[in-house]
Amino acid sequence: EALEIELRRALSRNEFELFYQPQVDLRSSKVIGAEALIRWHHPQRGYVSPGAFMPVVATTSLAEGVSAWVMETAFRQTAAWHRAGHSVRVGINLSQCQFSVGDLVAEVERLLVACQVPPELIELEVTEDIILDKFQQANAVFSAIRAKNIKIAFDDFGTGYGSLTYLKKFSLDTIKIDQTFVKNFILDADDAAIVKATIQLGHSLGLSVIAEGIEDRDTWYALRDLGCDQGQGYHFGKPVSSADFEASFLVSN
Ligand code: G
Ligand code: G
Ligand code: MN
Ligand code: NA
Repeated sequence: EALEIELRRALSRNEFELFYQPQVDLRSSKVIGAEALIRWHHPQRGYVSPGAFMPVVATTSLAEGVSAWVMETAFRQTAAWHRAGHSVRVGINLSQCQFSVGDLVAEVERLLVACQVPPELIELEVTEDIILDKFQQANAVFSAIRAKNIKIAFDDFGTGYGSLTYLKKFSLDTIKIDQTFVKNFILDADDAAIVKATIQLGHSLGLSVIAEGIEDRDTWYALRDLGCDQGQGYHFGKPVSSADFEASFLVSN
C-alpha cells in the first residue's frame, strides 16, 4: 500500500512529532500533566492527525517502530521538562503490538534508566480494545509496571463492553472518562448519571479520575463539584507542539 511506504519513509525521516494536551487539577486549574498525541508532520500536507494513519500503522510491521518512537520521545520530553524544573506527568498511549511483541516491561525499565525520568511522571494509557485478547498477559505487565511506580490509566472508559470487568480484574491507577459522556453531560441526564457514577466508582476503588473532552467552564465546574480529580479538553487547551506547550503552560510554573 502506498500509505505504508510513505509512513515507513516518515519514520526514517523523523516526520512524526508528539503534540501535548494539558491535563489540569480541576480544583486549582493548575496544569499537572499532558497527554502525548502523535502527529505526522507531512512535508506537503502539513500536520496529519493520527486517525488518518494510525490504523494503517497498527496493521503493518510499522507498529513496533512507531510505538517505540512514541515511548522514547515521550520519556525524553518528560525528563527534559523535569530537568527544567517542571514536574509534568506525561500520558503515553500504548498500542496493541506492545502487548504481543517485545517486552514492554524491559523497554520501560530501559527508558527509565536511559532518560533518568522519575517514574511517577509517566502514565501509560491503555484502551480495552488493545488488551481484549491479552487479558492475563496484560495484567501481569500492568502489575510489573506499577511496581516501578509508573501509572496505568484506563483510557476511553465506558465505551467498551467490559469496562466494569476490567476495573475489577486489572491493576490500575486512573480512569479516563471518555469525552462522549462528558461533552453534553450538563444537558443530558443519562450522560450525567454515567459520569457521576463513574467518578464514585473510581473513587471507591481507590482510583484517580480524569474527565476528557471538557469544552467549557460550566462543564469544568460541574465535574469539579462532583469530585472529579482532573480534566482535559479544549477549554484548558488543545494538543500543541512541545514548544507551544512550554510557552503556554509551563512559563509561570
Ligand atoms: O490527537 P487525536 O485526538 O487526533 O487522536 C486521535 C486518536 O489517536 C486517539 O484515540 C488517540 O488515543 C490516538 N493516538 C494519538 N496518539 C497516539 C499514539 O502515540 N499512540 C497510539 N497508539 N495512539 C495514539
Ligand atoms: O482516545 P483518546 O482519549 O486518547 O483521544 C484523545 C483525543 O480527543 C485527541 O484526538 C484529542 O485531540 C481529542 N480531544 C481532546 N480534548 C477534546 C475536546 O475538548 N473536544 C474534542 N472534540 N476533542 C478533544
Ligand atoms: Mn488517550
Ligand atoms: Na479517551
